[in-house]
Amino acid sequence: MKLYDEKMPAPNPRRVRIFMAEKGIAIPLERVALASGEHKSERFLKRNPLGQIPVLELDDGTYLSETISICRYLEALHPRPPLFGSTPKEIGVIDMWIRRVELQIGAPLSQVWINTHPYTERYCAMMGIARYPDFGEDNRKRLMDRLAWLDGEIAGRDFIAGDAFTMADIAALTIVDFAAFMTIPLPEDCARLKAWRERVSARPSASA
Ligand SMILES: N[C@@H](CCC(=O)N[C@@H](CS)C(=O)NCC(=O)O)C(=O)O
Repeated sequence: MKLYDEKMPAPNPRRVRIFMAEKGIAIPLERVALASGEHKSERFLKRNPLGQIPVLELDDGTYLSETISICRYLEALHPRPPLFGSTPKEIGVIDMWIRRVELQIGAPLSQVWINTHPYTERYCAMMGIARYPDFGEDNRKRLMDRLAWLDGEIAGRDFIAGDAFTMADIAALTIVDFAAFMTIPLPEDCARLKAWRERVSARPSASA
């Protein structure tokens, strides 16, 4: 097995590395340099026609992409500790939170990134991607609104989906850290989210 990877601050490959660290799994990593467009090369598009990382290459030559799908595959191979839940209720609740984190927090952040961040101006020009700064700014407001909502939702619990650390925490941490890299801090009054971030960042896996 091999994981096509990129260093910090790329959030999606980091999710798989954190997941692997939590499970104690070691898989060889091969760096794909995003800045030079290596992920859009003919060679890499054979591994993932969407030209995105992470990609997990299985021993039979299958290529698996999509972060959550890669982690689900690894969870099936290495069930302990469970990061997607064990009981039907846990599995449903954790899946709900993974989707909420990705769709409500991750999606607006990526629109801010693509449409407003100085770094992506050059990248989008290179890739022929149109940018809409007003749309990006609207998404910044939506992002702040959703972070405030999440702060209220986690009242009374230590982790995003309940009392245990799960894949939902990994998804949320990588998004919040990427936002910080973009100089978008957590809103000042989101004390619960700040405490949660400190809690999950203190885990050894967070440095993966
Ligand atoms: N839905 C994908 C998103 C992967 C993704 O957007 N990866 C970024 C790096 S963190 C990437 O490859 N971006 C380049 C692009 O989208 O062209 C997943 O969950 O793995």
